[in-house]
Amino acid sequence: MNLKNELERLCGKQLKECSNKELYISLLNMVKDMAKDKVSRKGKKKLYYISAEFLIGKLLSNNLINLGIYDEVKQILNENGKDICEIEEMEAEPSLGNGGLGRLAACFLDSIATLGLNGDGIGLNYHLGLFKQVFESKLQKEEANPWIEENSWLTRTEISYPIKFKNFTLQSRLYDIEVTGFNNQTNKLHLFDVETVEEGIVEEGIDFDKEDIEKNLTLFLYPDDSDEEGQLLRIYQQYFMVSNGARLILDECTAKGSNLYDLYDYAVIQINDTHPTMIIPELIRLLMDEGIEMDDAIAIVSKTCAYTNHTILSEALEKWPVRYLKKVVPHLLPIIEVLDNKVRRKFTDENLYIIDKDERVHMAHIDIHYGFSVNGVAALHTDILKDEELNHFYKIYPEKFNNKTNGITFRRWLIHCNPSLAEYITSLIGDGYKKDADELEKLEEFLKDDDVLSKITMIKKQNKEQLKTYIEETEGIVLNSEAIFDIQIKRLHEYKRQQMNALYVIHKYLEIKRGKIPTTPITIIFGAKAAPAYTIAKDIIHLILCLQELVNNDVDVNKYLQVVMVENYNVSKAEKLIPACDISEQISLASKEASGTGNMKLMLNGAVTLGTMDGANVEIEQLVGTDNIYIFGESSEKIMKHYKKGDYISKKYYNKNKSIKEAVDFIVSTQMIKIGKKENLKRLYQEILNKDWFMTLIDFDSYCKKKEEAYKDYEDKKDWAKKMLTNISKAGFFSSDRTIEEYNRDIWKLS
Ligand code: Z15
Repeated sequence: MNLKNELERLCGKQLKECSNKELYISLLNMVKDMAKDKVSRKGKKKLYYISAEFLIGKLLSNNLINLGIYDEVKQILNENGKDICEIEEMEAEPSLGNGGLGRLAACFLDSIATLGLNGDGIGLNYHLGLFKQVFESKLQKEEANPWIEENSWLTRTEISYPIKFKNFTLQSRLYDIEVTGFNNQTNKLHLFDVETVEEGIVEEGIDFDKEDIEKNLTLFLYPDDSDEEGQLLRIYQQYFMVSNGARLILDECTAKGSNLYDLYDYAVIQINDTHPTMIIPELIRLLMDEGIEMDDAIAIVSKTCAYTNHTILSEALEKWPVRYLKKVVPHLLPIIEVLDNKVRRKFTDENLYIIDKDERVHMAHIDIHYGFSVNGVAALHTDILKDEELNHFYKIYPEKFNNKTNGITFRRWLIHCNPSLAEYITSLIGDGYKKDADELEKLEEFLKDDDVLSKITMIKKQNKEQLKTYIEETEGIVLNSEAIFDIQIKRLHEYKRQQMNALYVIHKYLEIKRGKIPTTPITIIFGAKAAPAYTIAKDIIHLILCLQELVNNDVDVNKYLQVVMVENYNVSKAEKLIPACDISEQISLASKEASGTGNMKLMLNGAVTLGTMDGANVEIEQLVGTDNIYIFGESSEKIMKHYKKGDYISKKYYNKNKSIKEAVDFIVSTQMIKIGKKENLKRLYQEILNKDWFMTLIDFDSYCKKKEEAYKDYEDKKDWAKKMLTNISKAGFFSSDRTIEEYNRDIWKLS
């Protein structure tokens, strides 16, 4: 196909005459047509990856790369005076996920298609993505984040089901997004929607009428779940997703010849966290409607469903009150009760029950009893599940437990976001690594090659310059590109300990004020959204924004230290920040971060990790060796012991260590109160001093020391470049292609 002619045909005029928006729309339509012409995988057995979130991010470049036409399109545009990067800016980001779990689902779809596996995604078509974050008076405000325009990646299908809730029935509509594999086939992301949703009901910020389910069901991704209405809406969403998904699966399987007794030969369902767990009772219900005996239905479904656990944080493990389920989906309760009774008849241990004594349904317990596989998302995480959190279950079902260490797609997180590094790697080792990520190890050959080392240092420098330009344009802050770029980007949560990094900023600020000048200037960059109802998380954002103002405006300090919190951190911002990072902050409290995936993206782009022995950091350390990573802090075993004994007292650390006390006290100093809001700063100060549930102070001292060590090592440019290159060369293990191959080998078993 002649791409230039095709584009001009779609535009209806010469490329030179088109606006960027017109070009974007024409490219979108061209890509959709090309994707439709690609083969979709046929085959008896199909994987259904069901997830409440698919954080796909912008799709134009991703699709152009996967279709193998990115370079050609870029050149054609160039010849006509157009810049592909400016055209990319025309696309609204579909932020259909919160963070790691949603982005993982998107990376998995890319790898499933690339590996030629027969597998689709099933989820919801939220009209508004995760809220847009704006800073006002150094506080986070949330705004609606629409992404669907007249021309979008969605294709309306003829598929529609009546979904029954207690008091009404909603007719669904399926929309599909083509998932292009890299130079390969396409699969589908199926997103269910309701046609009666009204975007007009959104009021101030992101408030809306939570009662009117017909108008709000797919309006938002995860509504605020801190109040009763919010929780109920989430159950509505979940049931809507799984009921549609279950029907689609049964329809596709029967069309291929299944008699439903052999469902598991036609379908395998991967349940992404407990959000889609109701698909188990729903499938049982639908099979019974087809005349299958209950015990048979339960056995069939149990051989079809597999569950992935993404967290051990108890507050994130879903437990729905029976009375909520009764309000929304009363027809599922008799089934859930039977499932619980079977457990009770077999086991005496109350920890294994599905419905607890407080009449709450433990969703994960349904998955574990009535699924055939349970996996964690990093080696340490799976070990903790087996030995601690789910030990009761591991004892009775050892054969169900397995680990699948997370991964990331290199097409987006290297080839797309860091083209200069990708090109350089290709010039050194060829482009086999794009499909076989282990080939990156060939880079080790160049560890002693001074030209290569200085070239990757140069590429990093150019990426930092680009980020500098971008931050100046978007945030109005002029970064010092000679500085170390020390970056922490992830959702805001106390267990991730952005507050520890902020305390370090205070510590450094005070040191510089006293005349202790760092040899290399330091730029500390944050990006994070806080859940709208998570007060302390929002206070931490406030603290960081106050520090940003204090530090950047202090002429004694700002030559040596800068602080930036980028607004509205999302996938598109991640793509700009990651290639420019020198030090990757992965400082969660050991045992709390199931895996992390940002750690992998940053490593792949030549950042060196400063982190705790948590999640996949443990595996990074094993791969790169202790010389190429900065590890600090208490071990997960020690931390878990503290929790068991309840013997962590933050004040002890505060009283024992002068620089801890000084940094914590500074939060409520007169200087800070002048810049910020007393109420918020006070509350955060009290929290750290009296609760500190995620033990910031236990690791603060060792964190500071390690960070200084890393900063010191950075001064030796050549040695640092070796660390960068080692990290890149060992990142192959974290390709989501490897993860998906393991899922398929051990769980899905597709041909
Ligand atoms: C989420 O993003 C994660 C876990 C959850 O339970 C929920 Cl509700 C959302 C994250 C983990 O925190 C992170 O460590 C992991 O890398 C990611 O899922 C993907 O497995």
